Amino acid sequence: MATTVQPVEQQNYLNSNYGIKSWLLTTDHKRIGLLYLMSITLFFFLGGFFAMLIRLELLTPASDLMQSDNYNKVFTMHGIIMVFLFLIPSIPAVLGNFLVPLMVGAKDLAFPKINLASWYLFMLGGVVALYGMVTGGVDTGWTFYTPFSTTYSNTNVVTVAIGVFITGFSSIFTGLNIMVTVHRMRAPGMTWGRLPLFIWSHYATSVIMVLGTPVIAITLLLVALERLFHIGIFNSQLGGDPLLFQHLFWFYSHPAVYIMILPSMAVISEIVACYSRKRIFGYNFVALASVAIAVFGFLVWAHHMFVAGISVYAAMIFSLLSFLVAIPSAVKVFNWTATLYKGSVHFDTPMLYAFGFIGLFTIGGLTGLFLASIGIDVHVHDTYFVVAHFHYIMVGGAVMGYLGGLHFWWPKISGRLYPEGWAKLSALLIFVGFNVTFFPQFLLGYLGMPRRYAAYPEEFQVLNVLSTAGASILAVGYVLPMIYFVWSLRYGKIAGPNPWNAAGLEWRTSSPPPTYNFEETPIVTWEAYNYDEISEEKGVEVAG
Ligand code: HEM
Ligand SMILES: [Cu+2]
Repeated sequence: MATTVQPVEQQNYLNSNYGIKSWLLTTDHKRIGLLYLMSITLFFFLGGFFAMLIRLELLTPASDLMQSDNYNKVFTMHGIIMVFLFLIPSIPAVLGNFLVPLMVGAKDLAFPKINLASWYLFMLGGVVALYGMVTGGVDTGWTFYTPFSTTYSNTNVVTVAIGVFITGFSSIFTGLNIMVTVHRMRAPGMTWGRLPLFIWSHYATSVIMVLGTPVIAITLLLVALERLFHIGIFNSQLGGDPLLFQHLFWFYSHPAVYIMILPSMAVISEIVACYSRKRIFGYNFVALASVAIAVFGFLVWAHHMFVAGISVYAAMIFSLLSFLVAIPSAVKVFNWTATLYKGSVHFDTPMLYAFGFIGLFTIGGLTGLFLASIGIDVHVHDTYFVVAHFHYIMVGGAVMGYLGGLHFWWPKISGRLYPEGWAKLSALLIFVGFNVTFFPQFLLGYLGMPRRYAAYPEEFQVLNVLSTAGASILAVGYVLPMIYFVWSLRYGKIAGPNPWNAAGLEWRTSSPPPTYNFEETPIVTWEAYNYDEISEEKGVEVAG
């Protein structure tokens, strides 16, 4: 890689065709991944803007920046955008789209046109939801709880619910596409036991997307129908049951947490193996843990309803089952850590994100066990303790994995290297900013500060100021990668096919890959993560 001579530009998926039409009508999974990348980046910064408004309001005890009704809309829109328009599609639709065919040695996903349709549906749903937000907004919280959402709220519930309903189809299509690709499109020799753990995790995620998403879609449609036609599904005066909504909502939305975290775990397995130069410890256990998480994830939904008036016996069962789901997650954390042991560990940027993920996800997961214990949940339900807990999972876990993955595969996506120094700096800012923002919220919640209020007693101010200060650091950390990634597209060093000397089929084709991924269909004769056969030196071709 010492040469300064620019190689002759090879044909690849980026330069094979120019013009806006070649992008908007593309069926290349790599280009569709990039369309998703641009869309969700936009949504991330929009959701971030609302987060900033929340933190600014909470800088002082009084509700001075906005009144309660506007505050309700702001945290609702923050939540809806971050969950449905950013985090759910983030890794599966961007990195999954880009990498699943490359990793299994296929030319594309199984249904390229459905893949394109899924992006259009996502954008349509996003635009409908945004339209609802700019023409008056919605104030139900991202959870749309009845009877408030069906009977009392006078905001744009129907429009936003329909927007989310539409994005659901894009999620189902992506899941379906990934599942069929893994079943049908694997290269010769790529047996199930040789699949990268990235693929196992995406497979498990896809199962949840396909089985869970229809439930939330129908539930939101029922909310809309009840608002419009006053049918008695959730309204007790019409013979409905408001608690039914919570059951249906969490039947999807708890597994949805795994739609967010499993793909991140997928990324972490690849990074940990590469920068420890070792096969992932206990491959089979990690692969099966993904499937176990997907299955158990469907059995724990009522842990969100301990104080909603369900029977104590039901609550006990759901508490127990919630503890069970922690086991496969712990198996993964243990196995990553065991992979590091006696590995030749390198502290490149993606690895910093992986360390960040492991630490923060562990805190998020352990506090989840606190919440699964009924006695503690009754005390901290709907307080900032919960807000801290889910941000440790969703931001400390999922977003860290997403950014780690974006760095790890950026040379493959763009053909260029990002500036390592800046990347390390931003990883550090994100880690520090994240903890300063969200750790105080555990304390605030434990001390009794409820979530979703614009005003609070003065004794909570110090911790809130700390949290807002942390959020400013975090914001800088998030903006930096945007700048240097774009910068690297033009000025970054040429990456070459395999700059990290990583195992995995995606590194055996040029960067950026050609339109159909491989010059010849690869034939796989080795196990995943065969790092003992790969040279240590960076930039050297992978040994056959
Ligand atoms: C970038 C820094 C972020 C900050 C400073 C922040 C701040 C907050 C705060 C203060 C709340 C509580 C609102 C309330 O209930 O009173 C909140 C709620 C929430 N946040 Fe964030 N957030 C950030 C990023 C994210 C990200 C990246 C996600 C998801 C990917 C996310 C998802 C949520 C969700 C789902 C809620 C619940 C909204 C509701 O109660 O309806 N946040 N956030
Ligand atoms: Cu849950």
